[in-house]
Amino acid sequence: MALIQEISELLQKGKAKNVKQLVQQALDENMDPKEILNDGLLSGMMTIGAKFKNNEVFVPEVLVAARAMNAGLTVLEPKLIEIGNEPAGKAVIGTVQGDLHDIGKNLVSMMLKGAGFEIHDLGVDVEPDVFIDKAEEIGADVICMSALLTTTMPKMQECIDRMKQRGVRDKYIVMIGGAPVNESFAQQIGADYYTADAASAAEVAKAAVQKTRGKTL
Ligand code: B1M
Repeated sequence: MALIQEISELLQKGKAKNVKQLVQQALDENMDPKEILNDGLLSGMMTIGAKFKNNEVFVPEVLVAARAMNAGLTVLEPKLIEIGNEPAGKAVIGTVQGDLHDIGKNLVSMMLKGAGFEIHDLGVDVEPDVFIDKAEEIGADVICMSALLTTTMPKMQECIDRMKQRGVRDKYIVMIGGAPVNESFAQQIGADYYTADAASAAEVAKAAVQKTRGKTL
């Protein structure tokens, strides 16, 4: 248990090399890969997410913590695949068409990964139908759209309209965010959730997927 705790703490400090070594050590000591994932890596990332939300840490700390998590995951992932570990959900994420801002979107992506999601990051300048095509292809639970420009916000509406036209609106949880976006815009365009920051996006996505799968929160 001390080793798992150490993994979580080193991850929060962004010590990628040490996290990788300790994850390997934990596996060598026959610890349960799911325990290493949930109580070590993901717990560390969720703690960083909560601190980020409370302005106790900032973007650089989140980025190094995410790098440490990815380092640990490179060692752990083959074992998780071997034992058939189920992700918390599958999410497609991207910055909408015409918009090249990706720093916030990348943070959301990292937090979702930190919450146990399988992430399909489409990058920036993503056309509405590309979000839907990818969601259909991988059987996503959530479609996440980010916009930083007032001029590109309407692309979120366009994506939801296309989902309706294609008869797939109810298949997905639609989450939106980005500096110019707010709750009333989300309601206006028929998105399921607006969240103001990356940590909340991960919390809300996890709860929403559990809700649609009929589990208790
Ligand atoms: Co741009 N830019 N920019 N820019 N840029 C803004 C957004 C702007 C507000 C600056 C300003 O004028 N004060 C302004 C938009 C004005 C408006 O529309 N109202 C602006 C403009 C005008 C432009 C250009 C048009 C400038 C020009 O060329 N004339 C141009 C557009 C290019 C394009 O996209 N087509 C442009 C270009 C750029 C750069 C390329 C130089 C660079 C982007 C680099 C990159 O992303 N790789 C850039 C930057 C860096 C900014 C500012 C300074 C910072 C944005 C940022 O990364 N913030 C920005 C001013 C500002 O916001 N202060 C600005 C940090 C990031 C962590 O925050 O992305 O808000 P943010 O993400 C937050 C939340 O919003 C939330 O979580 C994150 C925090 O936890 N969140 C989500 C984000 N997505 C979410 C999704 C969710 C949930 C939460 O669910 C799915």
